[in-house]
Amino acid sequence: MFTDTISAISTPTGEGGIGIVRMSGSDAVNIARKIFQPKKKREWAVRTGNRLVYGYVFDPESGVMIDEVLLGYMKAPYTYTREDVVEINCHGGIRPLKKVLELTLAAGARLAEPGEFSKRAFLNGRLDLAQAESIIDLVRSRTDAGLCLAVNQLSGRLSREIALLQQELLGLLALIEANIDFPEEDIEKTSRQELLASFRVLLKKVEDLILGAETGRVYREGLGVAIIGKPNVGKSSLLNALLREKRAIVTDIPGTTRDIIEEMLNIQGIPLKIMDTAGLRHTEDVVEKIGVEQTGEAVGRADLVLLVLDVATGITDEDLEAMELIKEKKGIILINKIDLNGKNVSEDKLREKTGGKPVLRISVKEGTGMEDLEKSIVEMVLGGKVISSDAVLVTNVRHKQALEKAKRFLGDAVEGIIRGAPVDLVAIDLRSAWESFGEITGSSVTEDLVNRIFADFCVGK
Ligand SMILES: Nc1nc2c(ncn2[C@@H]2O[C@H](COP(=O)(O)OP(=O)(O)OP(=O)(O)O)[C@@H](O)[C@H]2O)c(=O)[nH]1
Ligand SMILES: [Mg+2]
Repeated sequence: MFTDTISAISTPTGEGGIGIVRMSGSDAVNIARKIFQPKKKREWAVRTGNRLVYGYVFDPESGVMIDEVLLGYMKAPYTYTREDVVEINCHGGIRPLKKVLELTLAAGARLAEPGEFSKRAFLNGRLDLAQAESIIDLVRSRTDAGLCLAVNQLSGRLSREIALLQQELLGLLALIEANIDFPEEDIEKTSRQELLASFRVLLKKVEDLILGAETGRVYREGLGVAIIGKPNVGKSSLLNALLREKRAIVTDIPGTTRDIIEEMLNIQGIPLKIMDTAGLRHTEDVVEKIGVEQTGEAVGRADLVLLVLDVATGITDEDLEAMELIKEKKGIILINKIDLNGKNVSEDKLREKTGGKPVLRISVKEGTGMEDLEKSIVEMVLGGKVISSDAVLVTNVRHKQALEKAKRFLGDAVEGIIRGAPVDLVAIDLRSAWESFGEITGSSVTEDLVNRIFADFCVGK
């Protein structure tokens, strides 16, 4: 399918134990031969199969030795790309790797584009699109749960699920074709009822997959959590407590935090992108004002907002404004500093004022209520659901959109049957649904989309 041989550094740049230059294509071995000298000559009979050969890379022009390496040769079609693959395991450093890469290019390889190895794997039928996409998720996963979902998808779980749905659709289409060919009245009638029932079953399956997608997205991308509140209520203290490190500056001076501080945190396997923000108040201080504006933006970006209040001050106008700001958001209200003798703050009133958001009493200083807070966060995200390792969860926005499209077409098909539309029209909706499923696995996608997806990968993957 491809005539050229590609080459790239497949390990991250920097210092490491080893670094790998990878080539894929029919010329990979010939190129390797030009720049590689095995320690034992007879071991270089690499054409015979998968081998790891010890030796040296040298510059063929000057004869200068570049690095001591292990050269791995994997023979098509049993490779990642289904082409011949050569991996040169060099010492992990920027210079040796760059030099070896340059030598492969000078010897006839072409520099690989981002994701080109995986793209070849896809185009050569080694992986479908959903599997290829799971590779990015796997590389970027931040929690065990995220990793588990990515590996599931890589192994083809989602793809099989989609293939089953497509098969069911094909079965229904066959039934309809039969109907069109033998349009006797009574067959028509019973079949319509059967069709309707089958469509609804299918529709339900698609809806369930879409429902799981929100949870899937959180596991993949992390949940954006903004800590907000007026100055000095203990927002930065809370961030530090959740992170279990002194990340943000804490002082008793109101207006300490002025920039957004963003950190990753893992709560019961859920990755959180947690943001500490500048305290909300009206101020003439130019720097602080910008900070307050950024807090508003952070609230916009957040999936969940933690609004911190202070028993020592009680509820003030600033607090009421903050509640207004998060009216439309998922949130948890935290009454902090309960170790102090504070004002009487009624939880019921707060719930009422915030549209029923959960209210917790905590003391960041003494660590009171922190476990309940973590529990509440998990509860808000998953609604009490815990993912099991065999769950098929859609984690990818693109997949979710394709499912929503399929859902619309199936909905139209259901409507069509109910309205008594001719079955051959209904069949068109089913075919469209089938194609929407195909967008997930890549059986019906445009070249443009494929290019865009793989451009997201890193070079060498
Ligand atoms: N007694 C008591 N003091 C607390 C508690 N949590 C935070 N504080 C104190 O409250 C003060 C302000 O804490 P910060 O975490 O800096 O508050 P902040 O909301 O980030 O303040 P700004 O960044 O200025 O908006 C510090 O002196 C903290 O030690 C608590 O639970 N109890
Ligand atoms: Mg602060």
